[in-house]
Amino acid sequence: MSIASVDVIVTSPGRNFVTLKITTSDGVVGWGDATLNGRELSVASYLSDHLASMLIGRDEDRIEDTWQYLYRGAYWRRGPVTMAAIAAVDMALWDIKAKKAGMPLYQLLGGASRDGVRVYAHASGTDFEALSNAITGYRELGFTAVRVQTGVPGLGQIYGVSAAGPGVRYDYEPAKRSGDRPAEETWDTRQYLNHMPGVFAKIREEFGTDLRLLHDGHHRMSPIEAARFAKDVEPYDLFWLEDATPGEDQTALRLIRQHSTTPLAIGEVFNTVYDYQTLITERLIDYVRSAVTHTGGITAMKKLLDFAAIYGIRSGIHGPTDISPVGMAAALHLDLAIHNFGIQEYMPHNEQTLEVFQTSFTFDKGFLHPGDQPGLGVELDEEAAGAFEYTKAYLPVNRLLDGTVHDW
Ligand code: KDG
Ligand code: MG
Repeated sequence: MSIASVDVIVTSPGRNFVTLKITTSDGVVGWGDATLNGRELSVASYLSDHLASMLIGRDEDRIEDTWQYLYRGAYWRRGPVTMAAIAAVDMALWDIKAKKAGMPLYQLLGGASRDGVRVYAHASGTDFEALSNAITGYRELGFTAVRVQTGVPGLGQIYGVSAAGPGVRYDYEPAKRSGDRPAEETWDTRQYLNHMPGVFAKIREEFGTDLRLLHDGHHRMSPIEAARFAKDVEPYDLFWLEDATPGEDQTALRLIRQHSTTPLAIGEVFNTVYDYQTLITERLIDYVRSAVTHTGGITAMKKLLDFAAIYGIRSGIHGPTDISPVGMAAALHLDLAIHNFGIQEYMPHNEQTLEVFQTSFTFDKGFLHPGDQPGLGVELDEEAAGAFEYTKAYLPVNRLLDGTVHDW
């Protein structure tokens, strides 16, 4: 059998998603997520203008060979657009292989290593009261881990704080449909560093020590600022501090490590194992944050996580709403199968998205399970997808109070 058709579906049920559909000559359909937030059409074009014709007629079972053909064959290696496109092809081929085997994908990856996948939710609030209500709400839903982001006095709308108001909010989405230019936010690291440790102190006082607490620095601190922050929050026992410094500077994490035992997570903007080479071999991180969607798919993620396992580093796969339900399902199958699982990010999709993508994963008391349908367990309804037209959206640009462009 062989690949008979390759189609790219762009849909926008509240936010944009790019999905790859591969159909085999005997009618088996596989789905892959190719969504790159704010730059969606570039991956859609990479797939339809460059890869589709290369895939027609290939043996759908040769997943490793196809991965190498697309990666090495491009000559221009790595990069988010290339690796998201390769990821989508890889996911779709694994979906097909597992459907043909009549098994959920995790069985082909070695079977379940656990009963369920511990997930963390996104608690945020412009002030402490709103944040505390959100944490309470998530605990009532059964979550055992929450990521905590809060407003900083003196700054306006900032990263990770839902603009939708207080409480349990599933609709946090940083990309704004703001016409032809990104929205702009303001930032001041000094105010953040002064404010944040007190917030963790109050959370521990109110919620005790059982709750797993995560926090995302979102690339904004310099190495020495991050070292101070990691040291200041040590008494509050964070599960992890994510993206303390800009990701491309791997050796910056050495400085943070020298000053603190706060566990570190990084990698949502990475796209190959090479981005982690120093971080993993020098044990500068504790969690790998890559998305299956942005790191070349299941084939590449399995290798990356096996490499991390040798150094005692665990997974923390990226899973905000800009990862489609297809990408999320791919993460869950890996999470269930690998030994060095850490935690999975979970930001449930809105109702419109779940009309377009029919999912079979289930949530129970803070844990997700990918379900036992053959394949990834997600099917896209093309008619429903057709009702939601692509709408240009950008991630915000960040500026310091004096107007200097800063990392967002
Ligand atoms: O598209 C950008 C988001 O994926 C990112 O801001 C989310 O940092 C993020 C996280 O940890 O989920
Ligand atoms: Mg992050």
